[in-house]
Amino acid sequence: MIEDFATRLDEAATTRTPCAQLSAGHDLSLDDAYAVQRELAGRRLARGEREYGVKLGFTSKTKAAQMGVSDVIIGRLTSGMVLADGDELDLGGFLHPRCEPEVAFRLGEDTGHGPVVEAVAPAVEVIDSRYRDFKFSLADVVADNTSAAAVVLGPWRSPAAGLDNRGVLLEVDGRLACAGSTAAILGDPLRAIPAAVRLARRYGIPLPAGTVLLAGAATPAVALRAGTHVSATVSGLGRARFSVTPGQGGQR
Ligand code: 0L1
Ligand code: MG
Repeated sequence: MIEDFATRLDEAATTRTPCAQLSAGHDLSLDDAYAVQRELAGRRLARGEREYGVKLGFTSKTKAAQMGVSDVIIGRLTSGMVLADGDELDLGGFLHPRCEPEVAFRLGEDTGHGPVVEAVAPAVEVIDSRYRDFKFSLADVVADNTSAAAVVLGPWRSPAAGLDNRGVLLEVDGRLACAGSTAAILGDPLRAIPAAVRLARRYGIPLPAGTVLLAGAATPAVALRAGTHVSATVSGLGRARFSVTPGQGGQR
């Protein structure tokens, strides 16, 4: 069952054809869903990608309430999802992508009290559900690697104090699309670190030094359109940018 579900999601992503929810007609436990996620990540690694990091989802009260969940979820980031700051994102590689401004941490060694934070950066996450109409259950979205699709990071800086209430702007073509605060990320993005450690331990996800952690979204996600320029600014941290092109696309 796990391999079959992973194949459905993998084919949906690679052929850009949305699929039906796995939970429709099947009992899919959260443990099963994380097993599907692990299998999907394994297929990306087998195609030559490298492990890059992890991301948290449902870190805002609004999204968690919409899904009726009380805990965050974790997904895996691989090298094929990573764009350089200012790069072009080929819309042809996605189904119905949306973007959301985030904060990223680069994790160092775990000294026994959890990993140290080596650096922090502004980031944009591109999420893209492999399910029809972007609709899913909690187990569905975990199996679908928490909708992870692409990530753009701005410049890394030394870890800063007072990350708990920084203004965040998401702009499209220089116009404000969404404004928010880092407080929307678990009340303080730094809380993403113990949460990621807890979930990574539970589901056997390695967090070696150098792991990039996407802490969560500071505003609602915005649908991407070809020909636009997207910029996410986190006050005091700088910005991350990319342009959207209507290309043919390979998988992200
Ligand atoms: O990064 C996120 O918060 C997304 C989690 C999955 C739910 C979604 O696709 O909106
Ligand atoms: Mg996100």
